[in-house]
Amino acid sequence: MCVVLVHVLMIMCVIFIIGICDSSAVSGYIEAVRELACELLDLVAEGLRVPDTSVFSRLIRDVDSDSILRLNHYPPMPILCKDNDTSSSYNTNRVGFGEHSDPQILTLLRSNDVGGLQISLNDSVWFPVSPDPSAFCVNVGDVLQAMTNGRFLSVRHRALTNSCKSRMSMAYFAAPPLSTKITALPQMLSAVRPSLYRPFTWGDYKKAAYSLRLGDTRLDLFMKRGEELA
Ligand SMILES: O=C(O)CCC(=O)C(=O)O
Repeated sequence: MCVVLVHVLMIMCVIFIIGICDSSAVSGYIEAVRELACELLDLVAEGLRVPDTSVFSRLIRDVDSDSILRLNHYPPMPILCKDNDTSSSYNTNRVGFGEHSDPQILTLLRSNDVGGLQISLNDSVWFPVSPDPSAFCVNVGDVLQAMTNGRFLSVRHRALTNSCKSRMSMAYFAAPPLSTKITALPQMLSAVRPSLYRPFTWGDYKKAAYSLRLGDTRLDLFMKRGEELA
């Protein structure tokens, strides 16, 4: 079941879509975007040579799927410059949504034409993602990383505010039912690549995620260490 969530995070302000939009338009959007997520996940399974290509999408089509739609609004935040000082940290755009990876399976993110989204491929370098209102940005989530035993990696990202314009984004987070046990698919395991994570349910994972800070690497909590890897 999909729900619309409201999050209030730092300077980010979120509008509640149900109150201002036709709810059938929202349901229609959710249905369409869920179908797209399922098609992409079937292609991922095919690419990984997993015989049951609906192994991921089945979880999202499940009536108890915990998928959600979130709308984000980042009001413009004028850049603060000290007199005659353009080099200091005052002269950087502010973070509207702090760095994190998405915990679910897959995220389909759309935005207006105002940039701000950045991804990080290692600890320190941020790459901007060009805004394109006619395209989706697709993020791998932590659950897909666990199910593929690290073949697909969840991406760390954040969103900066713009100094003059509002950024709006809309993210569909495709998730399994709470009771789903998350383990690596057998095809992702071998003698040289045993399972990297202990099994967990999506419900366990959500609970763990809420006990940590946004930017913490939650999958680390379930990572096998030492003898567990044997
Ligand atoms: O607004 C964005 O581009 C990022 C949103 C995001 O990361 C999220 O909603 O989890």
